Amino acid sequence: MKIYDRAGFPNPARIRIVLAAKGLDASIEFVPVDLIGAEHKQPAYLSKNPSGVVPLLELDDGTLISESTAITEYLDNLDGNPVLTGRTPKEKAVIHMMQRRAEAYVTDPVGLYFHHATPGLGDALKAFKSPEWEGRVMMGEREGEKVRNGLKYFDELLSKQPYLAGEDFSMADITLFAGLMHADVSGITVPPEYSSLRQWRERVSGLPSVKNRTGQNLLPEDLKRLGF
Ligand SMILES: N[C@@H](CCC(=O)N[C@@H](CS)C(=O)NCC(=O)O)C(=O)O
Repeated sequence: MKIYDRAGFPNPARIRIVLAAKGLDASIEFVPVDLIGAEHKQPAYLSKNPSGVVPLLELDDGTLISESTAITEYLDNLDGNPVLTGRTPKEKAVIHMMQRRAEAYVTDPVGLYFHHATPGLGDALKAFKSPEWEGRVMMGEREGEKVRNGLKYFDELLSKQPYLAGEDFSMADITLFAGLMHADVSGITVPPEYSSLRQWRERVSGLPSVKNRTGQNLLPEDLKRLGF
C-alpha cells in the first residue's frame, strides 16, 4: 500500500496516527507530495485524486481511496477489529456522528481559515484557490469564528466524558486532534479556560499511537519555504 501525503500536515497526521494505532506502519510506503509547490493541483496528481488534496491511499491492486474517513475505515477494518471506527452498530453511529462534528466544527473551517485569512501555503498555491482570493479574507474570518465556537462545544462535551465518542479513543478524537494541529499554525489557540479540552489534548498526545508518530513536524525545506 502507498500513502500520498506530506509529513507535518494535519490530514496526513490523521492517517499516520491510524497506521500507528493499527500497527500498519511497516506495510506502507509514503510518497511525499509537494503541497507548497502545488504538486497536488497538477494533472498527474489530480488524475489520482480529483479533489486535489492529501492524504490518498493506493492499494496494491491500484484502487485509490481519498478522504481521511474512508481511508481510516479501510485500515481499521483490515484486522477485523475496528476499534477506531466502531465494532457495533451503536459504536459506529456515535463515532461517525462525532467525527463529522469534529470535521464540521473544527477541522474543515480551520482549513478554510488557514487558506483564506492567513498567508496559507504561499504563492504557488494561491493561483489554485480562488480568483477573488483577497475578498475571501472575510469568509476566512467567519470560518475562524466557527472554529472558536467548535472549541467551546468540545470543551463542554469533554467535561462529561473522556473521549469524543464516550469512554474510548476513536477516529473522532483523531480528527479533532488534527484540527487543533492546524489551528496552532493558523494562530487560533485553545483558550486557557477550556481546561477539559486542554486535558483531553494532553491525554491524546501521550497515547503511544500519537506520541512522536504524527509527523507533526513540517519538513525543514517546507518550514524554510513558508518563511519560518
Ligand atoms: N476532506 C479531506 C481533506 C484533506 C485536506 O484538506 N488535506 C490538506 C492537507 S492537511 C490538503 O491537501 N490541502 C491542500 C490544499 O488545500 O490545497 C480529507 O478528509 O482527507
